[in-house]
Amino acid sequence: MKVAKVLEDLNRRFPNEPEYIQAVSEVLNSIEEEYNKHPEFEASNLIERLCIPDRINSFRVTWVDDQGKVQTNMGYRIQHNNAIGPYKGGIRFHASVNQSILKFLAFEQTFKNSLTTLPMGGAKGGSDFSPRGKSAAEVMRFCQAFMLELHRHVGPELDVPAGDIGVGGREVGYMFGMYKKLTRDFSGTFTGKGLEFGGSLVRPEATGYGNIYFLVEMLKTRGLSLEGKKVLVSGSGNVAQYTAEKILQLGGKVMTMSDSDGYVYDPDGIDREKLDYIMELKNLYRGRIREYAEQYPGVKYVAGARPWGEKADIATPCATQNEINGDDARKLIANGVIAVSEGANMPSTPEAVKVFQDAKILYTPGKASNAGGVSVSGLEMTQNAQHLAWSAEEVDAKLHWIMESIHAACVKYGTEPDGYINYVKGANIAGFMKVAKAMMAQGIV
Ligand code: NDP
Ligand code: 2IT
Repeated sequence: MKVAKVLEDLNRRFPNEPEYIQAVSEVLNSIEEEYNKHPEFEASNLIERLCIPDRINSFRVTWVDDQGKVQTNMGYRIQHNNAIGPYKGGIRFHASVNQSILKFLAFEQTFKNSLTTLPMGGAKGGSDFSPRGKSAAEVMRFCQAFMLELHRHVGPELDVPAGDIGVGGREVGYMFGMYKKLTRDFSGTFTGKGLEFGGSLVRPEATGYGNIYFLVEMLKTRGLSLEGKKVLVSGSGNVAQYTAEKILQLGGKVMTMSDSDGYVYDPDGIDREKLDYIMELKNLYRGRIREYAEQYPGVKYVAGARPWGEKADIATPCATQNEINGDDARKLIANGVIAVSEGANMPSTPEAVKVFQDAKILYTPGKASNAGGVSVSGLEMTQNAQHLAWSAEEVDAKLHWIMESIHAACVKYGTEPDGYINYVKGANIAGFMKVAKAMMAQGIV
């Protein structure tokens, strides 16, 4: 394989998909050497079969808003690869959603799920529907209309969706309800369900907790701990909230949180009580992070900006893709940041990643550090298949063990001759090899 040639071909065939090409480029560059040690891979054109999704389902979603107006949105489910298990991955509802973004997410999910140690393939879906400003009734009608199409493509052994940006417990509940109505099948076809109907304890917390378990493992490689460290968190949704909760539990200090309008910087740190306020503000009232600065005196709110210029020891982006660019990365390094742990998917641009790695700080890509969410989704699938529910302690212990295993795999495949752990390389090679071996064993399909 010659990476430049593969990328040139993909660019020609998919010219308007920058996020997809960005994600593929990162993975191919780090697996090239390993791939070329296996002539049998090239002989079966494994690379194109791995980069191009198995299937792209796209459809129109039609629904009626509160004013009686008929609205249309696009719906998608991209089934990327099921070599190691049923398709698995979240659903994103956000105005920015398009095929390129979902293709990048489904591609990344395939390697992430491989890293989890559990048998799950990769998929992603969503819609350009924006839940922001919509009434609960509108969100429910939209979810139901979305399921009228999606139900044909999913099932407990076929494809199991879950949440992502704009899709939390409320939306999963509505989609599961409609799936059940249409198919008359009560099965584990969604994860992230309510606890009363098959959801797993610790699933809401899992991505954020896993992110911090992974960060702690990284810090340990340099004899460091989280105790007393100042942390910049971006986002204020599911991943950011439970990332912040775990940082506080382990003695760290949360300096910032954000949403798409701006960020807050709290010089005293966002403590437990203030985090409760943010959780209520965001989850119950669907408010804006600006309101935090109105609630607590001395807090700075910066509209239209991201928190990366603030001084801290650690940064954890938990909002969205490409939210840290090269300039942001240089600011973080200049301010003495020692570790960056990605809660979001692909939040750092390729230039930012290079800045972190050149500075030899601890840096982990989301496919390793945010894999806790889908891991507990996998555990939810197991519990559903067994018709059992495990205790929070049991799930949390398994999550902890999985994050340690992912870290160990990154160290195994990513340690460079000078001892620097290249977590990007480690995660990509470890994730890739398992999928590649499974694909080779299953023939040209
Ligand atoms: P939520 O919808 O709960 O929260 C998203 C947060 O990010 C909100 O604060 C939102 O602000 C902000 N945000 C979203 N889009 C943008 C944007 N374009 N620019 C700036 N801020 C933005 O989503 P999650 O917390 O679930 O997801 C966050 C990230 O984590 C995503 O990258 C997702 O793919 C990833 N992830 C999620 C997992 C999960 O289990 N949920 C698992 C693994 C990864 P606002 O309210 O203004 O929109
Ligand atoms: O990006 C992700 O890993 C998720 N949004 C979670 C997917 C899942 O199936 O739990």
